[in-house]
Amino acid sequence: MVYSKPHIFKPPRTDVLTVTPWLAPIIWEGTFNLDILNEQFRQRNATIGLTVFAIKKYVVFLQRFLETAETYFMVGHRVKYYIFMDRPEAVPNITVKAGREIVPLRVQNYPRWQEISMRRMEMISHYIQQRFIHEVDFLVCVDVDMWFSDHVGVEILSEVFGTIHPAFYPSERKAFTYERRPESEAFIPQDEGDFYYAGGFFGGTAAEVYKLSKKCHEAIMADKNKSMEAIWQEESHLNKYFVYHKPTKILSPEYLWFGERYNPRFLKKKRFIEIPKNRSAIRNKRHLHVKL
Ligand code: UD2
Repeated sequence: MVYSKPHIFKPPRTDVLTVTPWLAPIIWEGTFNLDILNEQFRQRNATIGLTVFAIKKYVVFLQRFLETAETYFMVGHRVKYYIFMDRPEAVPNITVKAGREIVPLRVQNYPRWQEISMRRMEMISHYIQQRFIHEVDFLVCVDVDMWFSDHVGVEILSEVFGTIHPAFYPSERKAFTYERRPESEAFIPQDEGDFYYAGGFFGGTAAEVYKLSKKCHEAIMADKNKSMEAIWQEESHLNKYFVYHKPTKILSPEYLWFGERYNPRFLKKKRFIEIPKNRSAIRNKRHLHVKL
């Protein structure tokens, strides 16, 4: 393999933070050599599970999600798409490349969108214990109302990783929308916290994602017993988890961006983009106007 040698006095990026104070890398374009990483993960013979939920109307997002994942997600590696659905028969008919598989899983739906979003932690932890732990090495857990627009590969994989939310990368702590009510299990005091992480993209080894999802689910249920729901549902609990169990890798907002028009200079790639949605229509029983 031929590649240029790393140079102590020539860091590839000087415009953004590339390592946290606890020495976890922050993944930006320019900071990694994909050939080296691909070789390492191939030697480990890694299989990657991608979990995504498409319950009720959110099934409309699946086709584009899966088609673009086939082009950009973990190309050249073994992938299992675990698709949690209330109607698995509605899974789009997409031919996937060799070594990749679509696995629809039937799960129940809930009347409230907030409950659907939060219950993902319960279902992910349940299925890891029952099944995924025997089938995959790593799990990547994402939202479905998204499309891949550029490479997302093994550079993201680590023991446990989170993604910096695109709305909060430059923000001070006080602006983070952490849960601030001390009665909630998701409570984070004003003087704690590193980043605001997005609920829509996290992962790690199957064992670590099990710990994370189980802990978040238990915290969600403890809040429920107090008739509480955290301000941003399971995203608030994920943020709490990451304050006290620091991620071993962090994905920059390249890995979760909102829209194609805003192009800040530091952002060299937009890899995974949120599809604008009419929130009330997609969450409402009757109407649906979604631009795909
Ligand atoms: C943000 C987070 C999301 C979650 C949520 C909690 C990002 C990009 N998104 O998204 O992860 O933390 O806030 O408030 O960080 N779903 C269904 N059917 C439904 C409703 C939801 O399948 O009827 C699933 C689907 O996979 C969807 C996800 O739950 O992508 C999250 O719901 P959302 O996208 O409506 O939440 P949003 O945009 O507020």
